[in-house]
Amino acid sequence: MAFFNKGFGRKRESVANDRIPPGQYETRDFPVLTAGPTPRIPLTTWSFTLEGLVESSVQLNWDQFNALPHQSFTNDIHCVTKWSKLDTHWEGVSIDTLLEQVTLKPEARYVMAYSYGDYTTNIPLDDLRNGKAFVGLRYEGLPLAPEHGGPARLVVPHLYFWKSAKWIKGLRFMEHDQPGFWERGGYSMYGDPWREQRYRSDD
Ligand SMILES: Nc1nc2c(c(=O)[nH]1)N[C@H]1C(S)=C(S)[C@@H](COP(=O)(O)O)O[C@H]1N2
Ligand SMILES: [Mo]
Repeated sequence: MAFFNKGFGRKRESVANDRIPPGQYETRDFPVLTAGPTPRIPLTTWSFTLEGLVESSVQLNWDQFNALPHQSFTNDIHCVTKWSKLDTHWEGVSIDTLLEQVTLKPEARYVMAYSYGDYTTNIPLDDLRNGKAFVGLRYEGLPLAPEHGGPARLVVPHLYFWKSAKWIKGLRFMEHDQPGFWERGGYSMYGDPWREQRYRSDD
């Protein structure tokens, strides 16, 4: 019995290890991490804006946003508080699809994602394109719950989960990198879980 448990444990560990970044542990829960109250956004007033270094900014209401092509995504997510969750299933709109709605100015290299409730987070533009990120509308087959960022949240699975802004309201395209909410508080400007870039001093 002891032998069996040991062998089983080892196998599980080796399967998970190449998907769990350094310093992280796997959880089956979906913890809620929010700095402040959960904003409630009626779909009748919800909007999403693409602005900054674009030829002309675009604002989409809920119906217009939902009329864009949707895709399914399966991703592992990694929170800087050390939990990782494997194989999360989402449906939403790829950032590539959103970028087709605007003409970017050539200087655009960074993005500030901003949310209802004033949360912000900065991400290099190249980390949002080519299938790397999306705006999630459904999670595990259901509309995204308010505490997890519903009606719509950014999901950037290859970076620590604080880059995945809940209650997303828009993307601002910028020439230079600028710190968002947690980044101003000393967190990494980039946040690569595989390089364990938790704090600015890890960059
Ligand atoms: N608008 C907003 N987005 C946010 C946060 C927040 O406080 N406000 N917290 C971030 C952090 S630190 C993490 S780990 C994840 C947590 O998402 P969850 O609550 O769905 O697990 O959301 C990120 N996005
Ligand atoms: Mo986090």
